Amino acid sequence: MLLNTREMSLLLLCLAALLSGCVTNQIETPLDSDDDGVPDSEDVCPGYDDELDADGDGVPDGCDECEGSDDNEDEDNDGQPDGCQDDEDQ
Ligand SMILES: [Ca+2]
Ligand SMILES: [Ca+2]
Ligand SMILES: [Ca+2]
Ligand SMILES: [Ca+2]
Repeated sequence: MLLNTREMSLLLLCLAALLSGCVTNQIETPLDSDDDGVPDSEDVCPGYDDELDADGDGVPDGCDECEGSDDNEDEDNDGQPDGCQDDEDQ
C-alpha cells in the first residue's frame, strides 16, 4: 500500500478524531434524568425509580398498570393485565 504524505496525514487525522470520540464517550456518563441509576436509553419507567417493583413483575411501580399482579400476563392480549382485567371493556 502506497500513500503519499497528504493521504497519510488525512488518515491520521481521521484516526485521531475517531479515537478522541471513543475516549470522550467512555468518560461521558450517560444521561439519567430521573436519577434512579438506569440510563435514560435503558430506563424502563422514565420519571420513576426503576428499582422499585413491589409486586416483582419486572414493571417498576411508577409504570405498573396492575399493582399486586403480573403486568406481563395478558391472556387475551388486549393490553390489560389479567390481574386488572376489566371485562366490561371487551
Ligand atoms: Ca433513569
Ligand atoms: Ca426510571
Ligand atoms: Ca411491578
Ligand atoms: Ca404489576
